[in-house]
Amino acid sequence: MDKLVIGNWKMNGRRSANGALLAALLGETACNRRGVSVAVPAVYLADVAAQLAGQSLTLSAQDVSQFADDGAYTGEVSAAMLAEFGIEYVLLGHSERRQYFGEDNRLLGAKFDAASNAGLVPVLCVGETLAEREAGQAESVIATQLEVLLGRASGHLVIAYEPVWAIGTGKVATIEQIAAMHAHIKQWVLQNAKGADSIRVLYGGSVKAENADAVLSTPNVDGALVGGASLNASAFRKICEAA
Ligand code: G2H
Repeated sequence: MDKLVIGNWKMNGRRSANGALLAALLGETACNRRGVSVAVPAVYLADVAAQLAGQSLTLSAQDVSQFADDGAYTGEVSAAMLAEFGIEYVLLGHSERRQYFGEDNRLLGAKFDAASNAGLVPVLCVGETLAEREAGQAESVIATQLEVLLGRASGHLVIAYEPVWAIGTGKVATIEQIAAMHAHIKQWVLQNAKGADSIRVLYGGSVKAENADAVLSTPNVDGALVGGASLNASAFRKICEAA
């Protein structure tokens, strides 16, 4: 299976800059192909969907409401609304959402159901903090976060391993740390969340042009979730080329 690269713009962008960045990506065969997607702020979905119409680069969302049905949920964006814009993937449980918005397994389970029932592919993000890793708890923390998948895993399962201490810090986990955790995640899924047709585990955390080859050639790394470097067309192209 081809490696998957998702650019996570986070809360960045402006309409004119988005248009220029996307135009640059669409002109690159490494980026404008199946297996590459950009997760943009919700307010820009319509603009970006229009610009990506008929192209191979796909559109993703950074979050979704846990409420599937329309109703009085001020500020929320439902999975059905996202589906109207041809969204392929939706990020779930990014560590920034766990940290700043208190997202936990119960909430993420509801979001997972809402996304998959609307035909979107959830990307469940997991990751341990530095304190947890130093306390020897990294594997057990990840296993607990993966419990969202219990009774749910089906179809094409995508998990992003993003050690919290490597996000936006410039620190990248070592190849050995990445390989070991990705193997642990796949083993956990095979044992506990049976029935997935395919399992992809992406790595995220300061992936950039300079380390993309090494990260993406690591065993059990099936792609990358890219934050800061996805805002730069040249850096993102190099990462896509490495995939
Ligand atoms: C991890 C990653 C993308 P960055 O959050 O989700 O961001 O590449 O900036 O570390």
